Amino acid sequence: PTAPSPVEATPGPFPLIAGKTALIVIDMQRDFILPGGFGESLGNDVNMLLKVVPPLTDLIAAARAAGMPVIHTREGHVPDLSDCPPAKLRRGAPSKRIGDPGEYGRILIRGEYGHDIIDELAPIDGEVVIDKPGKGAFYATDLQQILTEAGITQLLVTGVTTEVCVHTTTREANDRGYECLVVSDCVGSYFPEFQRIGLEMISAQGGIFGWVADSAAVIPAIA
Ligand code: C5J
Repeated sequence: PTAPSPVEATPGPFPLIAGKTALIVIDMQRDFILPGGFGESLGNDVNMLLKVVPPLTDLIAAARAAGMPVIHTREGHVPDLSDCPPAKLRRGAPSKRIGDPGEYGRILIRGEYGHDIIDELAPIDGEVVIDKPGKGAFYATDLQQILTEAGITQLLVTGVTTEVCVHTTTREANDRGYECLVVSDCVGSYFPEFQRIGLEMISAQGGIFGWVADSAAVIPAIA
């Protein structure tokens, strides 16, 4: 194993270790991000998420160039909704529930256009795509096994939304012993105050469940 390349981060240097680090890209799906999609139909401003795309494109390119595994996730359910807890199904605006018809197909259903990852960040051959029914990427998925088999101990966490799926996944990863750096300009929230506080919550108290740094600090450490 290579010596860590420390990334200047909050609350202190993050040990990025070549060969033991993976980039996780959470739920960069059309239904959350594109104008006209599920997220916007709930009254959200998708520009808050779209601005993540350029820095995340650069970070993914750097990871690929360095041979770092890039793992994508998608939140969604099987068409008969048998993997969707009734409590999750009941929530949301009455006409905008999981499985209902949306602008880009049935909302958050696997195989529908809106459920898939935006074209700009499409996975390439050989990259793992984790389909998850929950907010966290570890719950009811093979993610932990995949990371263990690949010898991964350090995670760079990106994607949307900061306070929901990024937080849940980072907390799950932290409890499983992974060291997580959340890349601040590569995660997005529809709510500016949740973005700010969501990032602060991760690194507070000496890095209670992770580190935070922007892509300008992370990319040179990957190369
Ligand atoms: C949400 C997510 N916000 N990917 N999903 O429902 O964060």
